[in-house]
Amino acid sequence: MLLHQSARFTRHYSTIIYIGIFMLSHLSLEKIATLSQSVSLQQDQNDIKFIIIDHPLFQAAFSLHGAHLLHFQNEGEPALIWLSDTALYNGKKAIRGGVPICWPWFGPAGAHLGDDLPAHGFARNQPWKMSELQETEQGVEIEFTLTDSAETRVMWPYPFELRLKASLKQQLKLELISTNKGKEAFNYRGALHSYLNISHPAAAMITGLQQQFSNSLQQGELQHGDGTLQVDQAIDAIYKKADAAIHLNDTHLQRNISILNSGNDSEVLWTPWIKGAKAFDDMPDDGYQTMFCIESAITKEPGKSILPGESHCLSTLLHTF
Ligand code: TA6
Repeated sequence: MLLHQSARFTRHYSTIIYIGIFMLSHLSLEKIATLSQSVSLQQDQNDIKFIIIDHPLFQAAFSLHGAHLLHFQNEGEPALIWLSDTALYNGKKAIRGGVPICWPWFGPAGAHLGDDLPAHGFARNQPWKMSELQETEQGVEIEFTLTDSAETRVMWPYPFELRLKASLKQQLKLELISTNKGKEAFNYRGALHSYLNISHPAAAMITGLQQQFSNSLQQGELQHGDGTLQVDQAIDAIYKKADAAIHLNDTHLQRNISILNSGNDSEVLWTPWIKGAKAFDDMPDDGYQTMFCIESAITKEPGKSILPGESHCLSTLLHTF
């Protein structure tokens, strides 16, 4: 159990105690409600709320800010998801690491929406509600919901419902379901921007990629690889959608991560590398050494069109073997 055993105290309601999931132990969380056998609602001193899951088979954590998966770790295994030790939890900035939800655009909003809008959309910086929770011996199904508001309509003039369904067993499935609640069609782009935990760049090899990709570091120039990628430099590449699962093999951890996406038109692979990590105030300078992003994404303009009353699902399924 990667719980901070030292942080596991006897629970007395009066003395506010918490089980600090290892990756969040730098936050002093106060338990405010037990939601099921393994699931509790906790909050930090800024009243940012977290769902903490300490199931016999795995641990996980979400922030209600952005319905942001922060942590997932199978019992007896290294963490699957990377989270920055210096992430900011101020309810204004997207949390660095985990699986940020990029929606309803990916990257810059584009001139047609406004160049002053936040990169990767607004969903990851909005307060979501937990709408469903089911726990069994095999795992936890949990769902979060976001609907349009005066604030979102200023940025993006469409009524919507956005649901994140997380199915946590000994694998992790995230489904982002966009529903058009308005009277006119809208197009959206986005990503489940998964930060995966690696032991070291030299140990990480990615296979199962399409050969063609556009290299954002070379002005989006179309390039061809051999379907594999070694993590040995700054990478920001949009690959055509893989036909099957992508594999991240980590020779030091002796672990393979299988990433199977659907509803996407591409996968984005990214590491800020040395210079990029130094430039982030919410990532340690050496943070690039233990993370790599493989994202299930809709990046192609004009995006996925959804008719009034219709829905679309963008998903990613991660498991280790
Ligand atoms: O997914 C790759 C990317 O678009 C990179 O270009 C970089 O901007 C990264 O996302 C992180 O973006 P963020 O807004 O979370 O700092």
